[in-house]
Amino acid sequence: MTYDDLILEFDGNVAILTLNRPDKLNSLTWAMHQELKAALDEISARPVRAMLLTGAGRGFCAGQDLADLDLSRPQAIADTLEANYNPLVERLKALPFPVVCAVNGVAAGAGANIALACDFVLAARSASFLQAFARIGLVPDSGGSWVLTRTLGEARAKGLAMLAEPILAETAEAWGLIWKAVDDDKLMAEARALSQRLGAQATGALALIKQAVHAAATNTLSAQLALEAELQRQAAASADFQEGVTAFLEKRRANFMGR
Ligand code: T3D
Repeated sequence: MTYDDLILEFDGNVAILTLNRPDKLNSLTWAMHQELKAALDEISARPVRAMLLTGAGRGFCAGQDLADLDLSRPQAIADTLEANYNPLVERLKALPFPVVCAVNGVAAGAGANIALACDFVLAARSASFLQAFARIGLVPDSGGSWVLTRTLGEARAKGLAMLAEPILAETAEAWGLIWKAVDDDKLMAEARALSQRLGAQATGALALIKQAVHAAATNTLSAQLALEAELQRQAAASADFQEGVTAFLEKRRANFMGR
């Protein structure tokens, strides 16, 4: 399938999805959200084992396209959150394989929080993260208040959200908000290599790890221990577990099939 504002490619079992409206810093329109849904459906229908999300041009994503809003209807903002942004964030979190985000330039507003919803965020050293919302009289959405508070604590969450000043990739890395800041010219090669590496691992186990880490944010220790036991039961029933142990005993590299 072809898209107007996205590029979807497959490299082996890795899906590479590029936001492609570079003249508007890949800001998101309602129509683009419908394309994102279709692209994620297409990805989910294939034997994909990792996904790479990035942006074309000098920005990753500047959030909502502010020209694609009906300012006369305040309800329109809540509508697009409920119809588009919230399901997108939930879907990225729930995909049964790792999602790598290569932040190639500014990630602003919902664009920052979509990046932060991915499992691994690599960012070009020149890239920045901007909770732009307060600049236009809005509040962080797409999970921004959730991820900032949990990851950074209240002081930094409030500082970033209220002051709406950008932080550079290296600061985001130092604060534990992202996985890694990478030299600009190495970003895509590193992101592709990481995606390929993840795509060759035991995919089912990686999906269960996502579940465990997400649940840990709200679980008690007892509840988490019980969940780990259940997830381990599922992982241990996989062909990849058999292969992992067999390969270890045979002193060879495991050949995981994602089953
Ligand atoms: O419906 C809802 O609102 C609910 C959902 C809300 C979620 C949100 O994301 S709200 C937050 C929306 N985003 C923003 O407020 C960020 C707006 N953009 C900026 O502040 C700046 O563009 C940046 C700081 C991100 C980058 O600045 P700079 O100087 O590098 O680039 P620029 O010149 O401002 O932008 C380049 C072009 O992209 C420019 O177009 P032009 O003049 O060359 O034709 C600019 O208008 C366009 N652009 C950038 N961001 C957006 C945008 N156009 C529409 N919407 C944008 N968000």
